[in-house]
Amino acid sequence: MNAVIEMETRYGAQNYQPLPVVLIRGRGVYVWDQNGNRYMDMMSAYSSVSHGHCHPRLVNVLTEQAQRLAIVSRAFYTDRLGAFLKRACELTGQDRALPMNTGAEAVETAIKAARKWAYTVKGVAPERAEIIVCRGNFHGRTTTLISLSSEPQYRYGFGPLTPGFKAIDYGDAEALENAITPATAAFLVEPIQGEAGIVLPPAGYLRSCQSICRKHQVLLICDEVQTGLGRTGKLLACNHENVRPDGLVLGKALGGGLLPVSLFLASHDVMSVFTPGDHGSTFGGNPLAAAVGLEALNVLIEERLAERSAELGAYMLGRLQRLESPLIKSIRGKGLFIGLEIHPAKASAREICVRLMEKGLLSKETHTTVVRLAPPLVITRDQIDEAVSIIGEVLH
Ligand code: IF1
Repeated sequence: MNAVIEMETRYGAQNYQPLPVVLIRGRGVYVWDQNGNRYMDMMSAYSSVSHGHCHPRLVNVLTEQAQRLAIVSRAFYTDRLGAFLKRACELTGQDRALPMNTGAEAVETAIKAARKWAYTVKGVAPERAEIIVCRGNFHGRTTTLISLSSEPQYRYGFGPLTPGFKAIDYGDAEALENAITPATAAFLVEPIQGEAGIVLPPAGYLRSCQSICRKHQVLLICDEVQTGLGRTGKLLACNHENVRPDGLVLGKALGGGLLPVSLFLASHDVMSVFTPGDHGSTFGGNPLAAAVGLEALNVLIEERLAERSAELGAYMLGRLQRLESPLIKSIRGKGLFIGLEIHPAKASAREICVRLMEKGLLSKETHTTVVRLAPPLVITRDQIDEAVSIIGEVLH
């Protein structure tokens, strides 16, 4: 076995089963392994690398800021955080933002805000707040976030689980209305379910959920850690239906493919439940992350990454749908967020990913049947043509 793989296998926890490739360099849509083989990255580190690997403008801001001031904690103000939070609020239509690092931390922040809002604003009895979630969700791996997961493997062996969550079927607005009680604080939902296999809800679903939530004084919180920042062809997936949620979670690509940066954004009313000392994070909002996060937003807008995702995603989806392979069960997606479902009787998604890797495409399966195709949003039409022809070869 490769000495590098052997070392990671010997000293690492075995919580992943990586494809047998050792990556050493990345630039744009490409990454290289230690033998000099070039691959096109078709999963962008689960949509964290939407700007492409090592984007020059982002690396430049990272290195400049790192030599100036990086970590000081929130015990002090810095010259970077306010401008980042302002830009994020302007772009998303939210009033305030609370900076964290990982997506899970920002979702946890949303849950704490929703619960405290329920007790202090809505008047729910103490310790009784409920949050409604969807079956098939993925919101992170903390013990509270696996408590609201419907995936047995993510929960097994990690109890006792956090109470206060109620699950409904995804895509069914009536189920939401039926699940709401006077103790309901919020509805937490992904506009498109990523880990479930790029599952799109019926058109109008989010708008229906928004009006149901408003009718029952329930916060609508959208987890756009994966669907946000241009991935689905709009700045936010919520924008496709002109929905402005009461709470919004961003992460992944917000760090420009360089470091963990996440935000919980919300209205004044919701965010004002936090008073000094209620919540925090050693690294949340550090000037290095803030500088990179602001530049990631600037590049997203200036390089029109959301527009590219819409146009090139439609192009790629169309080309894939014309492949007509007996292995394909379905192809679905929005923007450059595409799931290719394989007939489980014909092949596993992991086998397909291994064969794609051998031909220079890197992707990742989700739930054994879906190959995730979510390249950096800087991909070109020619590169999409190259990727689709490789996929065509593997699927025939
Ligand atoms: C893994 C996929 C899984 C997310 C949404 C919050 C988070 C994620 C919608 C938490 C993270 C990552 C986690 C990673 C694999 C990947 C993932 F959907 F993107 F493919 F697992 F479902 N909300 N998703 O997708 O963000 O704390 O990771 O920064 O755990 O294996 P995080």
